[in-house]
Amino acid sequence: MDQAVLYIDALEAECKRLQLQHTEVTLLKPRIAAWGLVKAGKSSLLNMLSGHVHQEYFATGAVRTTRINQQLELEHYVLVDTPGLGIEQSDSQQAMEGLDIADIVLFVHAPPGELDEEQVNLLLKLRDVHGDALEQRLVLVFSLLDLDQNDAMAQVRERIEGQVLRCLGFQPTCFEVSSRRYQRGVELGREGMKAKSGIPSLALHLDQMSSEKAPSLAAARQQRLMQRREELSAALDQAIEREQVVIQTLCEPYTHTATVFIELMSSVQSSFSAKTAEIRTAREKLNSL
Ligand SMILES: Nc1nc2c(ncn2[C@@H]2O[C@H](COP(=O)(O)OP(=O)(O)OP(=O)(O)O)[C@@H](O)[C@H]2O)c(=O)[nH]1
Ligand SMILES: [Mg+2]
Repeated sequence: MDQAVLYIDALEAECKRLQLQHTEVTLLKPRIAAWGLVKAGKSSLLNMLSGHVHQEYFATGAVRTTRINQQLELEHYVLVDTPGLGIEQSDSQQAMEGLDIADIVLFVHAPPGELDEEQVNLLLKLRDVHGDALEQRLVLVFSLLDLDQNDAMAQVRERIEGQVLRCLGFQPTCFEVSSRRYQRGVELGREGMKAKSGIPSLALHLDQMSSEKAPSLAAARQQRLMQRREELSAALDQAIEREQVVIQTLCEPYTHTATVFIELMSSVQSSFSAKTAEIRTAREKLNSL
């Protein structure tokens, strides 16, 4: 399909989403979205944070699992699971919608690798959406801590913190977690193991962030919606302008042909009228004989 049409369709879908979200700004609990590349351990993490240790609420799996955004309301906040980014356009679109409604973003990264170009671009996108407020809304989570060997996680973390600082200009709060270790800790009743999973500290931090954000939540959402509305209006104006240029370019060759045709037709018509007049005169002469 024509790229321009697809783009306009996407803008139209964004308009509808914006209208829908406009009606939701009054929800009083902050929404915390897990966001990141596919298989980063997002759904597993949300299961641990919501106490679904034995029976998962958010589906997890060794192959790409989450395909649509899923929410779960807890006492202090609402968790939002999003599909892993970077594989399919429709998944990424869903994840972007999850991001649109998020008040706090858990950017989940699975070491050993550093952030790749795609993740850096995602962070930049986050900054576009949240602006300066991102510093208070972003939490960087390093997952799969139980797989860490020879303290590689610490080195990766140091390098990634540097990457994030360079691309966002600030240092977000970071947590190293292991959903698997937490699960084992619960199963075995070992408090030390649970604490070493990093999950309890992250949960505490999210509780604190949520209670800090609660009073200004509606205003912050309203402001974000306004900003998106302005950006969307500008994008729509640009799309309309581009369409007009395309239409003009497409019509250009036919405009000349049409002008030539109209001129030809009017000259045919006037010579035809002249001939008709001559015939009529001849006929009148004939009548008067
Ligand atoms: N060793 C280990 N494996 C984990 C941990 N957390 C998740 N996994 C495994 O990693 C795989 C992916 O986990 P998910 O939670 O489904 O990851 P996701 O980011 O939600 O994946 P998508 O929804 O497909 O993007 C699953 O096989 C999990 O069992 C962890 O802390 N340690
Ligand atoms: Mg998932």
